[in-house]
Amino acid sequence: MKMTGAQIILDGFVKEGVEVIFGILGGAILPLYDTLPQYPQLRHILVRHEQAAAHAADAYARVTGKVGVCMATSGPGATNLVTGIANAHLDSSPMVAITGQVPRALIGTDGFQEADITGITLPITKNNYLVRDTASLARTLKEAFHLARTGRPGPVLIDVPRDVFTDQVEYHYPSKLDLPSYKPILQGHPAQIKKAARLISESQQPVIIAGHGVIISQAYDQLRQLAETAQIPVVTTLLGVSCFPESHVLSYGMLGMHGMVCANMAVSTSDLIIAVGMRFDDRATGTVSTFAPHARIIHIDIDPAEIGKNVPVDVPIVGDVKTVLGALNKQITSTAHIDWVTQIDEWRRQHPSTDIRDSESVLPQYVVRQIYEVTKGDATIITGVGQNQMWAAQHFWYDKPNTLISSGGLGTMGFGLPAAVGVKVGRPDSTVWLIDGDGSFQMTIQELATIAQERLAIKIAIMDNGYLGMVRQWQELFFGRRYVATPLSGPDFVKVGEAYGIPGLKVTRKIDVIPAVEQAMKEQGPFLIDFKIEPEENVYPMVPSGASLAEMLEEPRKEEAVWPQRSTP
Ligand SMILES: Cc1ncc(C[n+]2csc(CCOP(=O)(O)OP(=O)(O)O)c2C)c(N)n1
Ligand SMILES: [Mg+2]
Repeated sequence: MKMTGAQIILDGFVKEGVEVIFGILGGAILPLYDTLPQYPQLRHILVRHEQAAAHAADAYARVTGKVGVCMATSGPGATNLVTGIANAHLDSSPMVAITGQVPRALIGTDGFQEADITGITLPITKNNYLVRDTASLARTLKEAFHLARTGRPGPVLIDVPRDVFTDQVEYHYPSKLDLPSYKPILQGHPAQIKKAARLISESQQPVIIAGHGVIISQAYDQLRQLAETAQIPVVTTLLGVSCFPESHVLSYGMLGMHGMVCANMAVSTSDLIIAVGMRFDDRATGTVSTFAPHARIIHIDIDPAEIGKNVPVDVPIVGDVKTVLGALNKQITSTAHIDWVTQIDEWRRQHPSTDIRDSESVLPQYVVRQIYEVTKGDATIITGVGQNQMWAAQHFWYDKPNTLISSGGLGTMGFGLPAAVGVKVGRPDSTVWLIDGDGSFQMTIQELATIAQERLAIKIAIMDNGYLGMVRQWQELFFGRRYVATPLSGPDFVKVGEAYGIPGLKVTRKIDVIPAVEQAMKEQGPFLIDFKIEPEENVYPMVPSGASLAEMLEEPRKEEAVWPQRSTP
């Protein structure tokens, strides 16, 4: 059967299970959009900036486990996707991006709206393609979806010249692929798994560090079984938050730069780290040379390139987290580490990192906690980047799997609002709260229009401190309080919301926090709350950059606050 390039792409989408596409059109991709009505099963969401299309597709993928799809036209449309693609790349999110390109005859001539997007995105995609031969389109599409969703997931870009969309060729969608050089290893090596089991049985002070890989491979039950059988305390990375119920007795919260004191002390004291689907990012490890100085390390990860990249490991196990943990659990015998767990509980008691002090003003930690209380924890939280992100990670308790969606590796301000769009589209029945910063929010504020047009019931809490707060915190602590370029003005966010048809409230007093959150929950549609928070509130605990995890800066108002504090318990 003959089909146009545009039909081949859209038919391929349907065959790959795509239901939603985020994008904006333009001249080069117009023939593809013109063909969209022939495929009514594909829902297109028109965003207001291509960066938002990529973030929405990324977040949609994170909550659905499906491949997120975004589309943009050539030149500026394609380059606007770049930040979103890099974000998906660093956070291992499965995505396929389709970009229009100038017609084949114009490639390399600096034609109108020509940008070498495959060149530009080469280092931030798992793979990318410029389709020169329409006959290869179907196979390329099949390959792109396969690469995006298998192994360590990631973004794949397909750049399609305008005349390829309209070209007609014989079409059949390939049923299988032959990629001899791409064979992700799923089963862990049995000898390594055995070694790991032995180390676990010998350890007196084991700690599991669980990362995003647990969520990606949906290994929640396997992780829990390992922790419970061998009584191993669990800490998580930022992107690992919500891979293990935070109310569980063995949960000690997030580790790292803004992690819990007890979590960082546990890692710094441990004799065995079991790192599961995490990649030893510097925000999680602190200075690597002093990371977990007494511990042997077992590292389970699907990507062999991560093994030994940042931290030398004793037992590497390459494989899918769920599969490897499943095999490992068969060799784990029931153990208890009563002294060890008691010790970490004691650290937690001495350093209650999530206590919120009494204050008359609107404290951001209090706001996050009230969102937790009012929703009873039954919500998906999306964050901006900065202090708001850390407060959201610290002060909401994530008991349900995969309920914190945040930009980890790239730390992309502006991720929040478009990511909330992707989450709400992917989880229409879930309560969706965006906890954002006033700076981050202003980076993609235009997506309020997308929310309004699509009638997405997203609840927005802006932690409005009038600062690029996280940077101001660094200036306060490490740059002699010189607040260069961090004071930030903004519009009246409630009025902006109203201009888009989104109701909202401004909250300046503590007593108005709960009623505002309750009203947001009562509203059928989207709702925006501008929380005027304590402007110079800091995020604690904090491991200053360049310090080890054992050197935590705690909230100065607390008696035991000392820094630098070398804890060698
Ligand atoms: C796109 C981008 N530009 C700059 C930064 C550097 N940066 C990190 S946090 C931050 C401040 C964020 O301000 P805001 O969104 O108001 O959050 P707050 O820390 O005040 O909660 C900045 C500028 C970044 N992460 N991303
Ligand atoms: Mg701010």
